[in-house]
Amino acid sequence: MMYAPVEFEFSEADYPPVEYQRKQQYWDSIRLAIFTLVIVAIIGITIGIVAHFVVEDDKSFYYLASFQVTNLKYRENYGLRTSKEFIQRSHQIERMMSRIFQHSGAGRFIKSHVIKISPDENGVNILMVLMFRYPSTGSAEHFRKRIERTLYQSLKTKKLPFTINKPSFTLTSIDSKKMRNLLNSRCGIRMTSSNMPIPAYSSKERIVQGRETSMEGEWPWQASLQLKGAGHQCGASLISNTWLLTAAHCFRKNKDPSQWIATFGTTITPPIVQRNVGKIIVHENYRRETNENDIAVAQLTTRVEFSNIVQRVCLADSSLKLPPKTSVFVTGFGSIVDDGPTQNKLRQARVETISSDVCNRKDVYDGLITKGMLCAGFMEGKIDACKGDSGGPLVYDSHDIWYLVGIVSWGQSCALPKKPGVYTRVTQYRNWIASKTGI
Ligand code: 4AZ
Repeated sequence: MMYAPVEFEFSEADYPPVEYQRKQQYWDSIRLAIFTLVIVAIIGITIGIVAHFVVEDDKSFYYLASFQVTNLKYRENYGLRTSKEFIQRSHQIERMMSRIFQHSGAGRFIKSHVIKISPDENGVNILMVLMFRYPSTGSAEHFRKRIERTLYQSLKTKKLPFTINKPSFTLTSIDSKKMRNLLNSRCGIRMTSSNMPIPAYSSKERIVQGRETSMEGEWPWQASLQLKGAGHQCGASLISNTWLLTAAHCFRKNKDPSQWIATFGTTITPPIVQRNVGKIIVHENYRRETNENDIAVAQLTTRVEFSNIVQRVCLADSSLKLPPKTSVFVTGFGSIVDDGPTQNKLRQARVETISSDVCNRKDVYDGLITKGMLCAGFMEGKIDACKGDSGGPLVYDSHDIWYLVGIVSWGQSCALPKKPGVYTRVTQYRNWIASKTGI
């Protein structure tokens, strides 16, 4: 045969010495390369395995703290969580906790929330939850001791605004369910599914010209009011585990509660939770022609369970005054162009409050804005609520607690220049809401 396979057998006999040496070197370097690769792979895998066990993911740890503050006198309104007094004091105490635990070496301090301020013979008693992140391999008890040490150290070394009575301080580790229940007894809190607070502007400015919400639980009080067989009609806000606040004009065509359902979640289909409506109360003085008193409440037949995804919004105190150009958010499933279709995914938009004086100008709404109404949007138009957003919430963020300040009510078309959205001014109806719902 002409092509005998001798060239694959590397023996000195078949090759001149130089050629043989070259081939030998070639195979040696291939072997070395393979060997090096195998070693590198083994080292890599070993490092990966060790890192997996050593640097494991952090996990959230929750604690319930109770302590006396001796340099604070109890005030009646501390018992009311939505009162200005409770909110201001809570924030001062929460800020003090940040000072104590941030950069303290007691782990990664996430947040604290005052749950209760109660009277005590020596001043007041504070009940609050503390959230930390630690490596998931550690024990809650071990971290509890560390947190306690950090606090005691701070009592000695830091000048703090409140005097904590050291012997009264107790710290108990709680699970995420208990923590959720404690926080859920509050209102206006936005949480991710892993119990991390959603920071005020995680959703940035980014309805007409707004953006889709990105997370379940971003606006957990938003509900969709639907007529059986005809789908989404209006938005609404959850204000307790059975009551929704919405606009009166949503029930213009149909006031029969048995024809309505309410859904929760960031999509209309599929919803996270669905309930029948048992009762509809429209404001007695709602005027269709002038849009005055455009407010109604609807009661669900069965209560909803609060979670990170379904949560009530706080009702602002009737004394809350928002100066012009305050940032507020409107959310809804309404159309994104005038006369467009309902959106399946919840949308949000940041708008700004506009004073009634400006809004009543001849070139704006020419005197149509009454004291029960609130204008919000932009004079140049572009960002606005629209058809289908009606009844939905306009909310204001005060230190990560969200307050309902408006109900989407009316406007000339959507997002036109000098025609901002008009909302029912919720603070004007605080007593009416209480008289109908007890909230
Ligand atoms: C509506 O028809 C509607 N641009 C809601 C809000 C606005 C306009 C119309 C505000 O339900």
